[in-house]
Amino acid sequence: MSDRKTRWDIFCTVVDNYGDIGVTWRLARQLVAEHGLAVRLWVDDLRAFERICPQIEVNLEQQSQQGVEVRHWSAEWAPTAAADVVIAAFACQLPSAYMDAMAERATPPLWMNLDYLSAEDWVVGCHGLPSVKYRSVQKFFFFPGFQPGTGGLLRERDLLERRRQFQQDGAARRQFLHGLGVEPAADAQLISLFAYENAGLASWLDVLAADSTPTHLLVPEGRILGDVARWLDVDTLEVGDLNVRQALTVQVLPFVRQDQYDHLLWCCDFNAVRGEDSFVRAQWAGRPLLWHIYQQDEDIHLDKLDAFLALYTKGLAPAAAEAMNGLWRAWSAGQPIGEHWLAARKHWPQLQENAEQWCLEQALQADLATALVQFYRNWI
Ligand code: TRH
Repeated sequence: MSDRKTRWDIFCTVVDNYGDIGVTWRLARQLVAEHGLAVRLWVDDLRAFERICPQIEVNLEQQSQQGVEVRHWSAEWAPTAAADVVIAAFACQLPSAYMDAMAERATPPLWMNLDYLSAEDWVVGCHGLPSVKYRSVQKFFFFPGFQPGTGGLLRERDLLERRRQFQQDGAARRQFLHGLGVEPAADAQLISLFAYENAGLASWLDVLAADSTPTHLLVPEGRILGDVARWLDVDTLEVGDLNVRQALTVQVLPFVRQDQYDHLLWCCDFNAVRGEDSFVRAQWAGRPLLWHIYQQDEDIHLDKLDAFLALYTKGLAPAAAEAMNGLWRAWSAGQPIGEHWLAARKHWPQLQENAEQWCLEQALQADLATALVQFYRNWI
């Protein structure tokens, strides 16, 4: 059977923020662009979608964006034929009429749950296993991951080559930053800051301000701005605001398109990221990073954090690994990180090398979209 004729439906409920739509939109585009598939992306919240893709018309029930058929998944479900492959992102519940449409097909579709990303060992054992059944239709678990035996990570075919070219091209970098109104001093280190509210921020900014190296901190508008404003001792922060405190320049950026955000990550010497998708993109940037993990009930996110750290720091000397562990754990616990930052800075060349090495190592695995297509091929 030719993949070209295969129809895929991806369902996304936006739980909060931008990760759910961020991941599914990236996947949908890649399935179309690199695998020639017909993809419908069903999204319940087009306003969240519009933030990462401003071309989205929020009032349309149906529209085409970059070859993907975007459908508004409204509360009132209009009957539609089920696709050959159905992906429920992050365990979202499909409309019951659609489930019946799946069961009534002459040949049942491949039905998968695209799960959250985790570096924990159990993921390898669970990836690809059958889950529940609805009438004749079997659902399967599909787990992204960092280890062989998982579904891998989303990575466009030419991503690392584009990244390499951009990072070697000083003019392209300057031009991109200029487009955002960013004109860093020649000797300044550039840091991007995308995070949830974090009580540990002030201690980091204290240390950056007192440092002998100038820092230009770029903060896309979002949840951390309140903490930044408090530290700066200003009432509000708006896009474009620029505040200088000793060696630290803090600039608020607009929330940019998803592909532009990659460029921002590629420009920076260090990226603070959060959630799932920005976390992966910062790894592909090949630069040291700091992850603000999404908080889950009963602190289960801490197991995820440690599982990732164990993999990510395995190539580091013990002192550098310890510094990274301390920095990441403190940040995700909302504790002061100033001292941890200084400890990590002592190992900078090693952390830079490890970031690039990790990226190249991860790129040896099949990317997630290819792994999904392969899973389907093996299944038919
Ligand atoms: O926004 P997030 O915190 O999203 C999620 C959701 O909360 C989700 O429910 C949760 O389960 C998950 O985290 C773990 O973080 P994330 O995943 O990094 O998504 C942000 C998206 O926004 C990502 O696709 C990058 C994009 N983005 C832009 O397009 N432009 C920007 O300027 C920035 C800062 C981000």
